[in-house]
Amino acid sequence: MSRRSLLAAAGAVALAAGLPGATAMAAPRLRPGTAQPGRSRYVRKDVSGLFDPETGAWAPELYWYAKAVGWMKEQQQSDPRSWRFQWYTHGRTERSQDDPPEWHQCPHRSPYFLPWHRWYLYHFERIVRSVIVAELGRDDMSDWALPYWNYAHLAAGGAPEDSQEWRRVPLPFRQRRIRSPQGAEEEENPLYLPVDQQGRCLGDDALDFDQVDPTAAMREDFFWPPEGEEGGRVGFSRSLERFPHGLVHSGIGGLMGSVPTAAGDPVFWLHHANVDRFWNAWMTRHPMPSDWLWPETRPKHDPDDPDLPYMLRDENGERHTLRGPVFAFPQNAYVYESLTDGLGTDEVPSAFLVTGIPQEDVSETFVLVDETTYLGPDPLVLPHEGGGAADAFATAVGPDDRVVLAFEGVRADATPCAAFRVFLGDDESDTDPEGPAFVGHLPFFENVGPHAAHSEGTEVFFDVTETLRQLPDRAWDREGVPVVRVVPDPAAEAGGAVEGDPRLAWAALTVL
Ligand SMILES: [Cu+2]
Repeated sequence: MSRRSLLAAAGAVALAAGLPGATAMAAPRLRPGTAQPGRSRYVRKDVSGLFDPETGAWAPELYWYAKAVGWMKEQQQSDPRSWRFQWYTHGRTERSQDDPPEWHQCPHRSPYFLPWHRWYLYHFERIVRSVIVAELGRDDMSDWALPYWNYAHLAAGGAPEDSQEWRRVPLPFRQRRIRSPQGAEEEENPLYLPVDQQGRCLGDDALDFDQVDPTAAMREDFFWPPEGEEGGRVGFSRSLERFPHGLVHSGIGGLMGSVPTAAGDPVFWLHHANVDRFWNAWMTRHPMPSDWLWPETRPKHDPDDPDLPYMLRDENGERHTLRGPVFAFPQNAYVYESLTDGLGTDEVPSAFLVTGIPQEDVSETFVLVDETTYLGPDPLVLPHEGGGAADAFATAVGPDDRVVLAFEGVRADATPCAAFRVFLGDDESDTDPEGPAFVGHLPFFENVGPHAAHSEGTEVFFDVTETLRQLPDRAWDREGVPVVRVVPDPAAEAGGAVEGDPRLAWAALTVL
């Protein structure tokens, strides 16, 4: 059975179980460790089906989402139902002693990334629904659910060029005025953000397919790497968090481009609904760890901060502390319209993320750069700086050796508004992310902004053994150390400048 038909089979089951209108509204029961949220009257729909580019009409789901966001933006930030309270629960640029204990929680680069965001979206969705029904008086919208942005959708035939529309920020988030379900222009649109650093970098452009492609994460076999095992695959959660989760954040840029500001963009919630959907789809085929518990205290930003658990507020202002089993999900809370569409391709890149370099296994390290190096509009070509014996590298393509390409100190002062793709080999004409020389992207999401500028930056490790084996002879003679290229996307190259001073501090190829 091919992977695609396997996914289709899993999705058929999910859809049959997920038909709307099946159950009554009740507080969700918790059922630990199950992949499917079961039945629900709340169906999270693909946003591409909720507006009509021809007539300009928005479906009621989007229309009332916009109205609710407008209402929430008018509330005091101390009100849990306000836009700012919800945004700052994820993160905020400034921090103060008087901030509610719910603010600044977002667990990135952590095993709680997916489950925390699931509960965060769940409570946000309840709040928006309650605002629509109770504050805006729409009893007929009592089944409202958060739409998802299905950016990795591929049209029949599978050519990414035919699906560009799905990779643009959905049209209703780019229009200055609300459109009614009849297509009439109304008041200013609370979903709209301008094209700048406080809005979105992306504008009307489409992301490239490799920026949204979940394939690499979806083919991971386990959720989280086993403890104490350095150098293995990173697993589903960490892989998905980097690519495409973080890439979509930085690809949109502006508010979405850094952790403290991301949830201020109304499209944030549709992006995370899609990330959550990827997780549900992955869980139809993989078990979850069964014995994880929420920690008593979440990570602190400052050693003087009080001990606080993860906690969220609901539509009644009631506080919910996340405790007990981590993978006990809200049941009957929502289902996705599809668990098969836009989940990746059969084209799996040959490089994959690993957790680090197991020092005891290192046979040789070839340093490519060991000083802060800025990434500009031109490709950065990293030749070997000498040190290790280059002929030792030839063993790397032998059957028993592995090669890890590592970057450290990756960071920027602001969202670069550009993607940086990593390639192997000195064929500079090969900048095709579908081609054999492609390794992956440098991440710029959790490592941008003033805070990141004073940190060590991010490290990222790619196992490139297979990429090297498949590299064409003209790109690498199989003797010397191969060239590593960091290539900004063509738009940045054409613009002649890159914002935010993206940089890296160290890069090396290590033979294990
Ligand atoms: Cu995010």
